[in-house]
Amino acid sequence: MHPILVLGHRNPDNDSICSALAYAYLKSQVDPDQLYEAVRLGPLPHETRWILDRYNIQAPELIPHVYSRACDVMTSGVISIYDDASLLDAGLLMREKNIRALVVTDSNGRYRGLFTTRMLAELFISELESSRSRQETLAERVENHLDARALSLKPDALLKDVAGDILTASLREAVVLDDDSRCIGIITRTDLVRIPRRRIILVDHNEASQGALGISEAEVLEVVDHHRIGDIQTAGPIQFINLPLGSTATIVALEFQRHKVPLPEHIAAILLSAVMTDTILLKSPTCTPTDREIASFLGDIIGMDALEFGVELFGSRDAAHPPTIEAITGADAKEFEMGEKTVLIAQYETVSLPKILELEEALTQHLEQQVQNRGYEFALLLITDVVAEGSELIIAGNPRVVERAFDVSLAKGSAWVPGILSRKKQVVPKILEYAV
Ligand SMILES: [Mn+2]
Repeated sequence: MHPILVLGHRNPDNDSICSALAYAYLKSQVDPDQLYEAVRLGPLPHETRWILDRYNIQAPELIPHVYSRACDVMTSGVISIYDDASLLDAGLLMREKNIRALVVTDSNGRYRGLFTTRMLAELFISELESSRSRQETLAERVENHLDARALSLKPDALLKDVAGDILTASLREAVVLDDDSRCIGIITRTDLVRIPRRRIILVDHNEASQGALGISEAEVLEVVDHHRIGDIQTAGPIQFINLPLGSTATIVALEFQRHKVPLPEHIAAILLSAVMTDTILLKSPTCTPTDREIASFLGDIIGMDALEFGVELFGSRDAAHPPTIEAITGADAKEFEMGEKTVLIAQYETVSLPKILELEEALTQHLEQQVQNRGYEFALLLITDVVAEGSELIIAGNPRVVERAFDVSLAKGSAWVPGILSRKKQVVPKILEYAV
């Protein structure tokens, strides 16, 4: 059974990863007939590493995309036969298992080729033109008659790339081989009539541009989010939970309550960590009374004051080595569509702004490079000072919209804007408003 993947956005933040882990846990409690697996689309933020280590939780697996792969469509549990077996053995095995193709392997189990009922039939027909008896034919070894021309694929080959090859290949079967050349599955042309779509649940995002590669070809089963409604499309109705709360983790905690599923301590801890990072210690304007209630509810479960826990969490972030330019500009960078144009808005939260600003020149250069490489209208970095409660804006590209939105001059490429803590609530809507 293929698992249903629960995943957050690209460049995942702590909320994306912890909410995916907790929601996958909740779903597997509520719906034990299915397999739910949290995955991620990028590296773990420092604070996520810290909280997962502290509670001994395995990080979600990093996945490159959600396109359908060879292993999603193949028939596994292949029947194989050694190459020194007789054709009689092969024929009997195919009859016993009611199959049309056998995988032929060497004595180490490595794939050598296929032997099919069609090949057997051709051998019988050719008997008629020779003096060989049926008994002589059936005593021959499989290895002298196997067909090694079958298309061989890696398990993670993308079906969209290989479907054409399978349909036009000379043999109707394609084999799927692992890294040790063992055949782990067979794909026939009929398997391609209906390509199964990967089944996914989105947390903490609902815009295709922020989601996994291949998202438009996957089947979105649910959305749990606290961002603006984006452009995700589905064939049928789905459960789409979107609430204007401070974190997706808050909504996930509410879902535990709604389903009356007890919260184990380690899940409560990661949810609380995500409430704290997304609401910047409950200070962000996105933070609601519900977030505060949930924070203290989660704090009770782990036996800690929610705020003290949050301060410790933020401390772990700054205790990490001096952040790299990529960590500052890329850890939480999102693309947004602004009319016909695309813009990049990144945010980095810190308790030591002056230290980060020593890197301003390099940061600006990095943003300029991104504008050039990706064709953004602008690339904006908010360096948010959690203590001083404001953000330094650093911009590359056309600053006009941002200047108007915040009534600042970015002639020097940067400016301090007090009171700005939330990209979602205070920056993105304002920029979109002034873009028209
Ligand atoms: Mn979030």
